[in-house]
Amino acid sequence: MKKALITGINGQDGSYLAELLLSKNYKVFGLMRRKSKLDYGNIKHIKDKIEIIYGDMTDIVSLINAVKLSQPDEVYNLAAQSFVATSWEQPIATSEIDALGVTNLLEAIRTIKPEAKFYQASTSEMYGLVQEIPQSENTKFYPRSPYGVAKLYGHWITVNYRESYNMYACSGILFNHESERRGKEFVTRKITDTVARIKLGLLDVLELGNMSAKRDWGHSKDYVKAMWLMLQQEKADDYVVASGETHEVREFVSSAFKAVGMDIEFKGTGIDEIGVDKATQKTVVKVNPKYFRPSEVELLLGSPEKAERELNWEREISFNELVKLMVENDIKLVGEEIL
Ligand code: NAP
Ligand code: G4F
Repeated sequence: MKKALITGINGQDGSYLAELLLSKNYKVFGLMRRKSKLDYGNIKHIKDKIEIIYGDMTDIVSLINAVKLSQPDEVYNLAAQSFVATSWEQPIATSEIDALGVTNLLEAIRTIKPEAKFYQASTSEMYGLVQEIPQSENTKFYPRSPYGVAKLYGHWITVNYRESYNMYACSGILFNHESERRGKEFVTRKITDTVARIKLGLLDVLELGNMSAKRDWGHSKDYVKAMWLMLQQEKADDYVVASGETHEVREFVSSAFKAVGMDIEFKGTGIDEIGVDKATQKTVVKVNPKYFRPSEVELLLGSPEKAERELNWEREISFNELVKLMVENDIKLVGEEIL
């Protein structure tokens, strides 16, 4: 039986990856932070099948302990302060977790179980002010947020430990991936949750920031398969995982309203832009400048060509299916709240 250690197991990706590895008969260990009130988050339904180890990416002692206890064949480092907007408010914490935390974990592995295979959750945010369209493994990085900068360190230290110590260490450069388990602060889930509340009469308006930003969105379930595939190869390498399509935030909004039978027309520009329900002529979308970022990543579009060719990875859930799954799930959850 293979053993895997997943950091950030209770997050969106951690939960789907744990399900995938359990289905492949792995013994799964999950690193979680201690909370004042015990909350298993996204792994409530599988917590009894997982061995939880308490620890923190900023505390190398806890990571050494986690590697000692689990003796893993594979380590997936998914733990991060993952919300870009927060990285301007907490740049030091973000760096300690997302940058130095990676070195802490690599050192713990190098000391205790250097033959373990390692996956680092790198990100398309590292491309930031994109230097090329589409972005591939060879595109130059230009991060635009403290989060992007910290993740770029995590990426290079992973490459460096592979080259310095011959460790099997991979960096997966994943483009945005969402799901029914996405945190509600991220734009997709904020949209689907608010659309559900508007449809059910609990809210009137969805307030957003930059609706012109373009993202390459996929479903987390598809993307965790690529993480696993990266650790099943003969040689460690880095891979872009993306849908190969880009959509404006505005398109996600239209598509989410369409999923509940509402047709939206956008009027005006910049901070005066509004989204109007064609049937009632009511304003249901507004811009609120408080959601603008100090510097923005305007366009992400990834090329998954290498992952498709070398890992045989393919995505199964399309953009429209993703939006529909998320909206239907939020209609159900919000409906249950008001029962
Ligand atoms: P997520 O839902 O925010 O999960 C992040 C996890 O990290 C949570 O379990 C969180 O635990 C944990 N964590 C945060 N700080 C920690 C610390 N100091 N020590 C230990 N654990 C800590 O993020 P996700 O969407 O699943 O993303 C997984 C990884 O992929 C992240 O590294 C993210 O940066 C990266 N990534 C995500 C995307 C995407 O579009 N989703 C794209 C590219 C890369 P708490 O519950 O205690 O906060
Ligand atoms: O959903 P977002 O917060 O995701 P963002 O910043 O792209 O980051 C996500 O994807 C990265 C991969 O590229 C991950 F590494 C990272 O961990 C995270 O998972 O914002 C998407 C876009 C941005 O351009 C933002 O400015 O939506 C725009 N936006 C417009 N209005 C908004 C809002 N974002 C949020 N969160 N809330 C708004 O009201």
